[in-house]
Amino acid sequence: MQVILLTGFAPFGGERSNPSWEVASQLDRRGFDGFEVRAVRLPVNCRRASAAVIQAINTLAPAAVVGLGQAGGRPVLSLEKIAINLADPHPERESDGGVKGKPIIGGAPDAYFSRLPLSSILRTLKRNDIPASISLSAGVYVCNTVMYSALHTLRRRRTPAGFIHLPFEAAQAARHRAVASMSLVTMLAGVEIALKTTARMLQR
Ligand code: PCA
Repeated sequence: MQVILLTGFAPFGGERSNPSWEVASQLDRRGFDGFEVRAVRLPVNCRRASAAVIQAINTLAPAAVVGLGQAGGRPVLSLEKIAINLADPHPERESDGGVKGKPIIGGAPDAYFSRLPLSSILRTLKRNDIPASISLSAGVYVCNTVMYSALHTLRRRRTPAGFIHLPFEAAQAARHRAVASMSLVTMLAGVEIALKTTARMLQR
């Protein structure tokens, strides 16, 4: 059976969990319209995560790649539109506006657009009462690095690939002061819609 690679991340920044892995691990081995999900957990380190996603792509030869990551503080599911060829291993610089960073892959294009069917995914999410929006920046940290690495690796095959940022889950937000969150159940339903919509596009 053809595979859809679904990646999530380990917890970072003092959090006990990462909703991206909570969701991805629950969907491992699930079937969607003739495709089987394989969940892979990535380390929160730009260089190692890039190598790990490229290795997973080379091993599994997926028909599509959907990356998931936590964007603590964002209120809705963020369907990332663009990955840029820039990585800054210091996330605090991004929030301070002092981004430095280096190209993820020297000599490669500055950016790639998501090849997931973002408009249909967004439409279906909204129809199912799941808050989501298209995001024009995946940041310059590990999530952007993974999205860029996947899109670059699969550029000739034109394999659908992209990334979705998830808010904190409710239990994480309970340990912060007044920050946006979403229940894991809603995020899971949202990612299922993204996978189903992608699987349908592949069948056409
Ligand atoms: N979010 C971070 C890295 C890992 C994760 O889950 C990011 O947005 O880059």
